[in-house]
Amino acid sequence: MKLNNTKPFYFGAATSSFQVEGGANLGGKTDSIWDEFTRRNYYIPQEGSTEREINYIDVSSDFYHNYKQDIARMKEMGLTMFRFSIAWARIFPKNEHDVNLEGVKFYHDVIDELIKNGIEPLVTLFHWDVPVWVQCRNGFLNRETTDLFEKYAQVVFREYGQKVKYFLTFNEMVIFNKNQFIWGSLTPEYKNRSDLMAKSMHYCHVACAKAVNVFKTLRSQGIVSKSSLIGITHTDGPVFHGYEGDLEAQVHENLIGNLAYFKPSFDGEYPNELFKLWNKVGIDVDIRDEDLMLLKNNTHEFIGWNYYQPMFVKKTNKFGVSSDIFGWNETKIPSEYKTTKWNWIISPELMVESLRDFSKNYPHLPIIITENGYGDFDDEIDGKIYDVDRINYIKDHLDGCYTAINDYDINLIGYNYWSFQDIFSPSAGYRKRYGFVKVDFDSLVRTNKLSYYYYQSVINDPSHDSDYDIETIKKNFEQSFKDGK
Ligand code: BGP
Repeated sequence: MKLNNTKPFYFGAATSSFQVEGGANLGGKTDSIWDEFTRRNYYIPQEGSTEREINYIDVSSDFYHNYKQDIARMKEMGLTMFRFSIAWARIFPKNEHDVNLEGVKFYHDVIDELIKNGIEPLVTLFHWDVPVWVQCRNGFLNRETTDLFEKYAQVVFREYGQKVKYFLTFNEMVIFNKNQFIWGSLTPEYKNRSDLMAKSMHYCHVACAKAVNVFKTLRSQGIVSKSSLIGITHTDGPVFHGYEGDLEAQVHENLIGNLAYFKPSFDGEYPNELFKLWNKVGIDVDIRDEDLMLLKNNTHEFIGWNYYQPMFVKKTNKFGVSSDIFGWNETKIPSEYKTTKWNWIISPELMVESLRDFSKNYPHLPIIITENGYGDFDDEIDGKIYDVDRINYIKDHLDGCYTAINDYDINLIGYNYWSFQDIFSPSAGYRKRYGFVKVDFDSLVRTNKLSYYYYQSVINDPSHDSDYDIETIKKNFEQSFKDGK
């Protein structure tokens, strides 16, 4: 399919700091909760297993030392956008007073290098990596953290606000909080604590609103560029029931997983239904009038959306009876859907449905797909990765984007594949590979996969035709392999 679009469309790729850069002590960075958690829970399952693997992230893909060669590879591929996050613990390693100039310089260097190579930086302020010193003060369960985050946001916007056009406050607030308070899979490792989840979510929203306020103030003063925008990345939807009698489950999941996030960020208010639900189950959140005012006056300006899979839900026997509102539903995989090896449902069609919903609810806001990707074991043949499944996944999702733009006139302005190169995966460590570029985690040598040449061909074709001729792509791939790329 071709992209019939006269407006610019960014073809990007994404990463996050804790997953790609290498851990503590680089550029004065101290530990984040991910450094701390992965060291304490180190676990490698049997080869080929899809169990959660947890490894050290001290080196990961070492983007910190390799960003120049990585960006050169992005340019050669033709990327026009690169999404990455800034590590809060690198900017403020010890406390809220001392800014680490070495860390500040690192991100200036990365941003300058991207711009020099014609790649638009898309900068996330927070991708789950709370500095340990902040967590020691109870992280996002402490109202004070909203002020610490505001201070951090001040520095980021003042430093990079003239160079960066698109900022995101948070990545996937819902998954960050589920990891910490529902699944117990990240520090402080609480399980099934919907009450703490609600409290933390509220402070996260307040922190974002404070950051948006700083951003807009600095922009009005000309410190941040007049053309820069502030968005936020959410995920979790779209939710479906697909089962007789489970409409209630769908409505519930949509409320606690989507509306509780989208509405405060883009409408500046919580859905009333959420207050009713909290009331009913006795969840008491410290929401003050001044918080509500802050949310109302500081909404985000574009929608960042991470889409991997839709969610199909069914009630459990706990539905409606416990305060653990995240335990009311279970997820299901309807048999008609294909999945990845980690059982993530593949459905570009339902991605389009959601884009239509966003655009109906927020016609005035541009949308950027900030993540979409295919995790695989990436078996090799003679040292080469022929990742045709990944290519087909991308093709189908790009076609979904084109349908959204061509047929429904949706204001979708970019697609960022997750991830540019192989990096640490929170749910499956280093064995779940996403990249266009293989990283050998021992030698750190980078090698392009077949999908690299697919995406390159789409970007460089003036009509961005997503169809491909496998033989031509293979020829380019094999030639480049001979050339040592
Ligand atoms: C998103 C996160 C990313 C990324 C991706 C894939 O939720 O924003 O950080 O990792 O999911 O998930 P995983 O690596 O666990 O497969």
